[in-house]
Amino acid sequence: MISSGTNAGVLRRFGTAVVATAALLVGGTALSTGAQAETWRFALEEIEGSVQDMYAQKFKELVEQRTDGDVTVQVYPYGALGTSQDLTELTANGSLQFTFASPGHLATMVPEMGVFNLPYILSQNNEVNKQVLTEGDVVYNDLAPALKDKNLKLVTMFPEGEMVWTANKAIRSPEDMAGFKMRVMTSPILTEAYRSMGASPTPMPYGEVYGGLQLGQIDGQVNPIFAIEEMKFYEVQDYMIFAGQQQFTTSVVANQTFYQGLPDERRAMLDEVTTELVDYIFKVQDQYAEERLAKIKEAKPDIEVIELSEEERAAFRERAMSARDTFVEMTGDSGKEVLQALQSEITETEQAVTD
Ligand code: 6CS
Repeated sequence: MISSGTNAGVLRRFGTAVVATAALLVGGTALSTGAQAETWRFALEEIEGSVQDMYAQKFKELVEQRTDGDVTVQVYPYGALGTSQDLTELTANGSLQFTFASPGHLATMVPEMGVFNLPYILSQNNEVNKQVLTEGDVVYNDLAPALKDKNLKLVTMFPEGEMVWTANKAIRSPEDMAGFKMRVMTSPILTEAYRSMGASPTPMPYGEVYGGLQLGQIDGQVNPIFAIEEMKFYEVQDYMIFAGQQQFTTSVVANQTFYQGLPDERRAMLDEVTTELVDYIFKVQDQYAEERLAKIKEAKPDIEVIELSEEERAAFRERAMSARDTFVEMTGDSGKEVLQALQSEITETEQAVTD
């Protein structure tokens, strides 16, 4: 046995269902990607009860209400169809209408999205991040076309909470990271980012993290608090370290051909629902961060929570700056422009929010 609790169920489902269900979806041309589709298939990179699930369930409720039941939204939690990368591919090829596609994995296909994987790039004020992600020019004017090239419509983005390191030892400095196998999502820029901060990064799909920690293939991982709780990572880790380096960001993408083919009225309904969900999901992720930390402490009272000081954070921030150069090398002029535009937009939004 390599796992326990809820996670065991996730992994078991993950192993067996992927191939069969994916084959069914790809083969099933009965799946319409056109305007008349009655079932919209929406896949999650997270399990039931997660932030993404809360989003998709509310989306389902609103879409079904507003189409008087003409459209049924079918939600597939993580484990039902495949890894994050599989879900993006299934959406690009029209087998799914919608999926969550977090930059931590999506940047493998759309490298410019890796800008959100750079440590200390987003604001410490999450209201600012909310605005930049849900309505900013960089996301919807500069980045959306790169997704469109892959037949993906960027529907929305939002933050899911501060990413926290979990570890089998205390980490307070880049020196403490030496030889430390930190699991990262699969985007290549994340590997570079953690290497720059001193770690030995190990990319791995989400479903393999619990087992990897338990078996000692990895020494730690990084995720928002709600995920650390629901995936039970805390069971096999002794430390939670707040380094303030990254906000977990996610995007919802749709099949571009499907989106384009929707009747105007239905597309307008979809845009309306997406806008309405902005405040809803922002509150959910905020509340989850607080509640799930309490749950972790209750389930494992001896877990050590370390909040890095400003000085300690500065050492990581300084080391992480070289990842920005690597990002520009990897993405060329388009990535450079996105990085500069994002930095300016964050600064302007910070000023506007505090004025
Ligand atoms: O670490 C990961 O791979 C995943 N973490 C979260 C919180 N959501 C989806 C993503 O795939």
